[in-house]
Amino acid sequence: MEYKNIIVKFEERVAVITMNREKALNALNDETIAELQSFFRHHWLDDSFGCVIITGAGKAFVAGADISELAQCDIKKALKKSMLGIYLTKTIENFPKPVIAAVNGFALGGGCELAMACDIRLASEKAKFGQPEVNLGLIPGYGGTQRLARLVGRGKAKQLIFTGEMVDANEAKRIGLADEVYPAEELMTKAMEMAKLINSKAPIAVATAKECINRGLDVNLSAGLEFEKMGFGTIYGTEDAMEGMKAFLEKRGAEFKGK
Ligand code: DAK
Repeated sequence: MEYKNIIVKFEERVAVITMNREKALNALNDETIAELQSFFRHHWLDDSFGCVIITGAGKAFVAGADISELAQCDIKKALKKSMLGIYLTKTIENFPKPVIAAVNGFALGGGCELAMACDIRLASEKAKFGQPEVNLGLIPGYGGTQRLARLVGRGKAKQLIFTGEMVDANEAKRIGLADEVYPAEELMTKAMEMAKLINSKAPIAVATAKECINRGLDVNLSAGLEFEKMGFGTIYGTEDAMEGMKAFLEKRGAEFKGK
């Protein structure tokens, strides 16, 4: 698929996706959602890279769902549209490689929801997060009511969603919405460093850990521990696990092959 609204570059086994509708502050229109969906589906089995970074061109990460499209919806279309957004966020959440959001600026509404579907959120000092849908007479439609409450707790999620107020990067970190905050000019370097560090680990172990954490958060502790037990056992069937332990005992660096 040829992309019009995102730029995809592969650098040192990292796929960097730049949201690129700068004139509309990278707002998520249907076409952009389809392009992102296509990227993740197309590369589901692609082992030529180990990590994805999503960032935005200009002063926004993503300033929300495209309000000019939202304004055209009736109930039927709103439900279908919401399903497409939910489908995309679940696709990212379940993608078998880590996805890092490098939040460079506004991450509002659907943009905050996109960032929350990623595994790790790194923020520039210029980033601003929020769920301002109530200002439009709406509620979040791409998972915001669910993922925000899981990340920051129900009280803080309700405060942010009921008031529609934005928080800056440091406050986002304080409440658990952003994981790290960096000066704007360092954001992409830091994101690349993290992606490359993850890439140096055993990819099947990283993917299995991601799956265990995600599945476990949907169920009670006992069921989550069962996922972990099964994941732990499965990993023993990989060459990388044997190599990792052997390398330690032989006092050398491990050479992981993703097998
Ligand atoms: N959609 C469309 N265009 C947008 C946009 C958006 N979300 N955000 C900004 N733009 C456009 C502006 O209209 C403006 O276009 P021009 O006038 O130049 O043509 C251009 O981007 C630059 O924006 P500003 O001139 O406003 O820039 P400022 O720096 O002054 O302000 C801002 C930046 C981020 C504070 C401001 O642009 C703003 O408040 N933007 C809207 C933020 C927002 O409310 N975002 C949440 C959208 S609601 C659902 C599915 C999903 C959702 C809900 C329901 N269902 C299917 C049911 C999700 C909803 C949302 O995400």
